[in-house]
Amino acid sequence: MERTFAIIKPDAFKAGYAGRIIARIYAEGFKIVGLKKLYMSKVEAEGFYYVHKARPFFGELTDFMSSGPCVVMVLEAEGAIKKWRDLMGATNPAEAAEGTLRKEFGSSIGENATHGSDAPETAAFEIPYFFSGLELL
Ligand code: IDP
Repeated sequence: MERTFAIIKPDAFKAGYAGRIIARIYAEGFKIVGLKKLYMSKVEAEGFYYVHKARPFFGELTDFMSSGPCVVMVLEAEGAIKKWRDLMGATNPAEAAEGTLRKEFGSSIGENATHGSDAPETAAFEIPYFFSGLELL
């Protein structure tokens, strides 16, 4: 079993899509090991996306992620990291395949509804960034 870190981003939460996204997570066979709503500060968003700090959209991205509440989750499944990335679809909703979450719920390359770890090392940083061990029992 593998764990990955996922976010229902502020655009999707504000639009009321959290319930539908969570229903889809269960339908696809993930176990939700941790889940909470939080309202990230700008500094917390900058820390989370530290690897992107040199990218031109870093300011826009961290403003967006701290613009409203989101839902952070730890998902467990066999091959959870790839399985969740496949379910999310391409970064740009316009290029995401039919049936993916970003196609259905995303509105732009920045406001694309969901986040998912892209590798085991990333998940190993992202999960403890937001969850303590006790919250994942
Ligand atoms: P990913 O989320 O599919 O792994 P990354 O390239 O790692 O995509 O980018 C992280 C996040 O940064 C994206 O999910 C999106 O919210 C935002 N982002 C990516 N490219 C752009 C852009 O060109 N303009 C604005 N925001 C972007």
